[in-house]
Amino acid sequence: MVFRKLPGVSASGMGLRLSQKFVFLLFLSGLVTLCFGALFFLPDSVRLKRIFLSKTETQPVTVGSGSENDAREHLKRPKDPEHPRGMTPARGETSTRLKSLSRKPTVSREATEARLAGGKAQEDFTLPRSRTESASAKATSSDRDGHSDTFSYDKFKGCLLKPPLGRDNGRPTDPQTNERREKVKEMMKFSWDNYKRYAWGKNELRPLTRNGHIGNMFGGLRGASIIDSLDTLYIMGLMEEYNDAKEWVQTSLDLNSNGEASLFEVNIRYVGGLLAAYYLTGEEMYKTKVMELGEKLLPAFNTPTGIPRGVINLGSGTSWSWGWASAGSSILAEFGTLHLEFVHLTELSRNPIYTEKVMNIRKLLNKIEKPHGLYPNFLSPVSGNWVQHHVSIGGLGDSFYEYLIKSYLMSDKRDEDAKKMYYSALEAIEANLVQKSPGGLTYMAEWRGGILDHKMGHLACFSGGMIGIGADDGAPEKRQHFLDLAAEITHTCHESYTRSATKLGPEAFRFDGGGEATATRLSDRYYILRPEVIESYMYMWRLTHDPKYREWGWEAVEALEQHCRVESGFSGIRDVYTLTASHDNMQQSFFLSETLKYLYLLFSDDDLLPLEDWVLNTEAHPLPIIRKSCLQDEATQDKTVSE
Ligand code: DMJ
Repeated sequence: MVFRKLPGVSASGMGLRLSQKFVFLLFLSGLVTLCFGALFFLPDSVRLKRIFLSKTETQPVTVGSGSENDAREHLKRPKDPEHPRGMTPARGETSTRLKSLSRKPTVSREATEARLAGGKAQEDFTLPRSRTESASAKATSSDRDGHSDTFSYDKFKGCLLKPPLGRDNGRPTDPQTNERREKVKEMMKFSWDNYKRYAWGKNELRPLTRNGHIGNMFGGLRGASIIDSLDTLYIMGLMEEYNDAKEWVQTSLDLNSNGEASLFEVNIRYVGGLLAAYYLTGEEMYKTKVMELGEKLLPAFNTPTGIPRGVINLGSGTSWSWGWASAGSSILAEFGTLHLEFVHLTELSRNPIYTEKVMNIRKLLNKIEKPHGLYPNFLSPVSGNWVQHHVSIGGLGDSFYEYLIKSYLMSDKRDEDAKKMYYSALEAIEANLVQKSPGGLTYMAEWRGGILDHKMGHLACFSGGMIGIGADDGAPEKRQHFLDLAAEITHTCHESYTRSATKLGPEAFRFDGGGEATATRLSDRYYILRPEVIESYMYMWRLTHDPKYREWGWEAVEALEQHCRVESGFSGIRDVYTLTASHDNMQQSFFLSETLKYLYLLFSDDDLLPLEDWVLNTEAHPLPIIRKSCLQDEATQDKTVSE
């Protein structure tokens, strides 16, 4: 048979001409590239994607724009799971997960406890500088700062100046103070026992109805009261209770939840609580859990500016803005209250991404223009611009300022940017918000685009303590001024308590309409077991040792006992001005984590959680100062010395 060459058709292959073959191949390779590329756009859950793509971080590390957000006032109101707040979804911002960077446990509890007794000092507890490695990059075994590639608990302990629990667990020598401390411990045990009995594994106890509350803030995570209590139980020496809590975390804390969580609340309570438990006890399990949780929070930063949105689905990584926050904005007190925990996540994982994320926020906030030097509460995570000009040292703004000064302190006073930002913010606050009432009370008003609202929230009462702990590091000539301001604000907050019938303070008090330091609106009269006033007593006590702060703390204990203690726990009350108590049926987890811890510290010696070594996060979880002297490992130190 003769094959005749047809015109235009090659004699080889499928009978295509060379040029046709080339076009065909080009088409084929284009198709393959397209299919492979499409894999990147599939949701993380699609198996095909997992088969073809290794799990690496795909979010861009955004460095360079600026924004801020706030999102909290509602969260500070009595939390009611039956009335979830609306949320606005951010369009299509999902993200892949980082690979797990958790390391193998190396330290036993026994060994840790033995070290607790000693408090020796040598090796390195390092803070990775804000390097620009990609998300998946890990430090090599010994990088240019002399960091080792794994976190060493032993080294960390060696860098503490003092034993965390003091000489005798902070037991005061004065019998009356010790009795008061024992009373606070009993309150903790009572709260805990009732939580355990009626609400075990739920987020909070409803002490009147004797059941558990789950709420909508933690994205399906459970056990908020357990996580929030770990360190309080531990420092109080309630070891049986602590061990129950630890066992629950080990066996029942399920991080594979798929609900919408407040990034801020999960960070301050769960990340903060687990970090503190790890640093205090050396139990590797806490570290493993917190690393896993930290990774789940990262997709919230996947916005055009890198400013995270307020709500994140812990399963899919989709992030949202709170429905009530104007124009899809993020909230200053929320995105500004991540720094301490995220720096420690980097510290433990040796993955710089956490620090990069919060440094990006810092950079944006530093750069953006601020009206009168003030930081408004709402910022767009898309444009990086302020959304409205409401400024408050209370709800929506509060812990942003707290984290500036605490970042500086936690960095062993190396984080100069945080320091600068803190003192200039404070200067602007003093110039624009700090007021003196006709009756001589100093207070922090709120600012609405230049108009003052003469109202101070209970939340703003943390600022007495904050200004106090920052007094030493500003201009030396201002030290006394800051201490005086801190004392005046703490005094005003105490007045808001003494002027009520119950001797507990309202949610917000005003300085207009004839009254001073009292709530004038019915809706502001409630007290939900908040810690801020007692928090300031505790810091002011440590700073001044003025016995009045312990007396004021004791007044609060008596009032709590009288008006908030019910048969099965502690409950908030609806009106601090009436003696016929109406309870809100909620034992907030921050009562266990903060209110009772601050009271216990107030009646303890200063060597229990010494402030030379520890910074308390905004939920009162102790995080260690990252020691400059331990930055370098021995080899690098030797080298530095010989140079
Ligand atoms: C806590 O969850 C934290 O202290 C937060 O920063 C604001 N206040 C509540 C308790 O009042």
